[in-house]
Amino acid sequence: MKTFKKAAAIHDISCFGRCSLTVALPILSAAGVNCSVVPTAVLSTHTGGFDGFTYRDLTEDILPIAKHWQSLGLEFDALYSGFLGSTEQVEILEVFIKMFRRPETVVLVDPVMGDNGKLYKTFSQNFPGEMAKLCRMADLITPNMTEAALLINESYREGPYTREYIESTIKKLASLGGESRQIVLTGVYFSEKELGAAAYDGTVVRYAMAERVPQQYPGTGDVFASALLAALMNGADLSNGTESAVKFAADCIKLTFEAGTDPRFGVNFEAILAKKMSNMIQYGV
Ligand code: PXL
Repeated sequence: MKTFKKAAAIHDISCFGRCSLTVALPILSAAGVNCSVVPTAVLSTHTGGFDGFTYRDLTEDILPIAKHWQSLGLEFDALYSGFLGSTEQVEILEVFIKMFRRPETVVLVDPVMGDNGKLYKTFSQNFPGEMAKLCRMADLITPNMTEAALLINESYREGPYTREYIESTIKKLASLGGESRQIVLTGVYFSEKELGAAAYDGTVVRYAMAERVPQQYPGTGDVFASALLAALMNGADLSNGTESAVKFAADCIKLTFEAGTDPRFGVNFEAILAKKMSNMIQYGV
């Protein structure tokens, strides 16, 4: 894949809790990608375990932002969407993608909708059907096992999984339609000791696995998808990019687990990014 350097990330801002834009922006920036942002909503925290979060829906701001950008002649090598603020934002994003897609643009849709077999509480029951439409416009989608089941309208199954189940889920996701779509399915595991992803490039499925810790953290899907896009934009192919993103997410999870912090506070991706930038820190530039 060609080297890409400018991205537009379309996710919410969860003011506290390390997910969405507060994760995508630093990871892409650290990978040398100029990342512009379109906030879909502003929440005081993410919705994964905090009561009483505030919620400012920014549906009305997205098209005016896009139109202003278009009037400035801005161009992007990647369009990367995540958590949407309302069902109507699906149609708005379809317009957004049409406005900014060029032949070489990578459109990554992370169909953020749920986890552990449940739709996130901010979404209505018709949201998965709408999200499936947006996925049809993507070059690459990165659902977790819950989101995959919602997209193909099947009931959620808990792991450990078999290769047959993973590969039949991928085939069903592929048959949702769309042009030359690649799929990276996350939350894949065949035993309790490992966790990883299955990458389908349209031809073969390749697995990337890492050590599993007995704790889940909100926002790890965003860390993973952002690291994957960062790798792709620096020239990795889908399989290498998936390996690198699984390793990055697993390193963040392990460090956080060892520190024993409140899982709702997300993963310590900063420390892993900082390690990668150790030269810069050492020399103070
Ligand atoms: O990481 C996914 C995510 C993104 N944005 C918000 C969330 C979640 C997961 O809970 O609540 C607001």
